[in-house]
Amino acid sequence: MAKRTLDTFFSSTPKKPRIEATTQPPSENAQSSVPTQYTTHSTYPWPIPYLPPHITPEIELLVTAEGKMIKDQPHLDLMYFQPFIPKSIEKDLFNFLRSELFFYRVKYTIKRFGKETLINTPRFTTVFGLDETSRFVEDGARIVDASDPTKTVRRDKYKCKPRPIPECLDFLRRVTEANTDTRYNFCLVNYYASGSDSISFHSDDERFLGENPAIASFTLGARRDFLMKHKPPKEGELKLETKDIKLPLASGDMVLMRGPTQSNWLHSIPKRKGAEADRGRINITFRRAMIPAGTENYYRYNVGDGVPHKWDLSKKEMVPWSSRTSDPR
Ligand SMILES: O=C(O)CCC(=O)C(=O)O
Repeated sequence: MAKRTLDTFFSSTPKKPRIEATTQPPSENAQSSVPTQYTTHSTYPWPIPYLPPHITPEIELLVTAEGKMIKDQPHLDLMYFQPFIPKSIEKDLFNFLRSELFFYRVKYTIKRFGKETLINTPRFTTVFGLDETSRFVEDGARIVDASDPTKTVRRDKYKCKPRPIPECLDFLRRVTEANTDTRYNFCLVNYYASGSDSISFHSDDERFLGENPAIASFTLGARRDFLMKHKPPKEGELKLETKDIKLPLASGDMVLMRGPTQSNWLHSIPKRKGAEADRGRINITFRRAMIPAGTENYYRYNVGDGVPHKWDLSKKEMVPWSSRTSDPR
């Protein structure tokens, strides 16, 4: 297929207004001759720069990336892009996102066997987006009703404080939409600081995602195994003959899970020792939440009520950040 640019796909879509950063110092990722532009929002602890100019055109070309279809087992429908983000920019994109995004180490309690149990999420997380019933307008200053954009939503519609997807991730979202023929309104980002960070077996099959949700999941940084296994049969159902799956996801790879996959298969990133265990890994997922319950859920479990963490270049780790005691740059 001939290479097409994003404009071919979005010629009728108004471009997001760009925010000139007249008062922001240049980011460490910026090229000196180009003024850095930022996405700002009242819910962000600090402004987030646009992608560095050498990365944007490379991502724009990805509209035509080719994926391998994996549908050889019951209820399985995957597209595996190896890679989606080319080798020429995956390292720079990883370093850029790790140093510019803010992350949280979320704690929450659940009732387990009738007892309140504290869960420490074993990875850093962050999230941006808003479900289908609402939309941001005026650079995120207002949230309006999606079916009547003249109506500002009631103050109590959301308990959480939704955050617009910053341009650096929204650009990747638009390219992913064009490539996968699916719409996404949420961007979740995980940062696995080392092989001790993980996500246990689960499926993204919440009702707020609707039926047969498509989820595009990117890897940047360390290679980690992505494990999948079929859910056990429900009472009265026959056990199907299926094989567990292991995809050794490398930097730049993307897995699109779609169709009946989420309702029938579980996936995980287990802890890992050895080769790349001390390197960080970023995972970005794009998904589409249909109702406010999705928005509440994602902010509760990916932002929570703790402090933001920022990548510290000299310490080479995420450190808690406080606006009163430190400058993020
Ligand atoms: O890190 C990954 O590749 C998987 C992330 C994931 O399963 C999730 O965020 O639901």
